Amino acid sequence: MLNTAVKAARRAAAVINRASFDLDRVSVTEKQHNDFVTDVDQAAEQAIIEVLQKAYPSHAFLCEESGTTGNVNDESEFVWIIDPLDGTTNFIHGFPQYAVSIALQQRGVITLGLVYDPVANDLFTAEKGAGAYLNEKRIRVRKQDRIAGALLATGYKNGSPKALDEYLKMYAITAERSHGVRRAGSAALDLAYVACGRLDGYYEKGLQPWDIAAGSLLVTEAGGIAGEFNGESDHMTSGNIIAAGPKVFGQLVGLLTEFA
Ligand code: LIP
Repeated sequence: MLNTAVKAARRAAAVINRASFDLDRVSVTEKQHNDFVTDVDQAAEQAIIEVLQKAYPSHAFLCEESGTTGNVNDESEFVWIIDPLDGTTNFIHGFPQYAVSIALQQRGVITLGLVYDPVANDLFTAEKGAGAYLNEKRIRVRKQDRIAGALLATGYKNGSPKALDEYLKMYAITAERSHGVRRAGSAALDLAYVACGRLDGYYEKGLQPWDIAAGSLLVTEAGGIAGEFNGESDHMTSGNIIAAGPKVFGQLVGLLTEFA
């Protein structure tokens, strides 16, 4: 299944890379304020579904653009959770920080995760109980004991004035206590970077299952923790996530639990 998912991701990447050479021809639609979809997101998603559906006709799908196909719930045997182009706003502007994210959920548990950066040709993969890999090399979260020495990341989905106020408060609390907080615009890549130690921690609120499903498994299979702002493990349901190595995770929960 991992090989088939990789094949699907590479198909989507071919669509994305081809379009990235001529961004003026990309048709952009605003789903809601500052939340965009392009014909490239849709074509990449169709390319992924085509490969997976051909190999597994009975499987179900939960996708950012085309929604659900088949029976999608915690009893479902196989559900593919797909974000064909995570970081769409970056893609539209030619800012090279976006990725294909594919996860497999079996009876409510994420068992396979893949994040593919088509610009850097970085393939992050993980299978439950079998570790996490970058371009087939085993990866681990960075050993970082103190948030004071950590490089963090976050994100913000344009929302209400209350959401912005909250985001700015969290940013201030974390920025002044760490080496810095990056906001690069792709949750899937932020989580993959935590898994391989390029970042020591990441937090964001208001995300969708397809933004974080694959990345969360990468982090946990790399020895990190992914959870809710209160430390519980229902981040996939709430869409609020903290992900980091064990020590920094605990410290971030301490700082951010009031925003849960
Ligand atoms: C994006 C996330 C990012 C978040 C953006 C957006 P999309 O996903 O990856 O972390 O800050 O608001 O949700 O919409 O590009 O798939």
